[in-house]
Amino acid sequence: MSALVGVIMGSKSDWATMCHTVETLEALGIEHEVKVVSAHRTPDLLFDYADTAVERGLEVIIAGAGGAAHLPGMCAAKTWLPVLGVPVQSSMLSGVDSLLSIVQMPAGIPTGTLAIGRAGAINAALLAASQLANKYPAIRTALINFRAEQTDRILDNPDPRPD
Ligand code: RP5
Repeated sequence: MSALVGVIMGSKSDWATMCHTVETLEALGIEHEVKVVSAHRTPDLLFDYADTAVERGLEVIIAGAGGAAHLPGMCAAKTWLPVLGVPVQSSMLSGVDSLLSIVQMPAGIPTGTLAIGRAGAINAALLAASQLANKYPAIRTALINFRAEQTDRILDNPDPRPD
């Protein structure tokens, strides 16, 4: 099966965050592809990636970037597919710069915006799964099971003290 979710990031340095997206997609059994695509350093590649996303079979794009994080918004400007943005925690401004760069899109070009860092990276994959779950029963089942197991882990061991 071809990739349903495209995971792009502005730099190899974003991998430490975006690996959590990929791990979560893998845990849910969602076909995906991963690539560095920079809005600033490889703008033509970004345009080509977004232009060909639908014909290549992608249904959701997850874009992680830090600092002047224009990748998710520019990607959303070039495709009607849903684009989920993950603000990577930057060293200078702790990711607040990334968050504001992604979330403050002008009306007309929505870009889903997740939390800064690991939580956002994981939740982007889960949100992509929710978007795909109606159409793909296997993804729906995987998502329901993921959430049930998460709940059970807490209910089965509610004592917060280390074992
Ligand atoms: C952004 O600039 C990338 O998404 C990355 O978070 C940040 C820094 O990139 P590097 O200088 O580490 O390659 O485009």
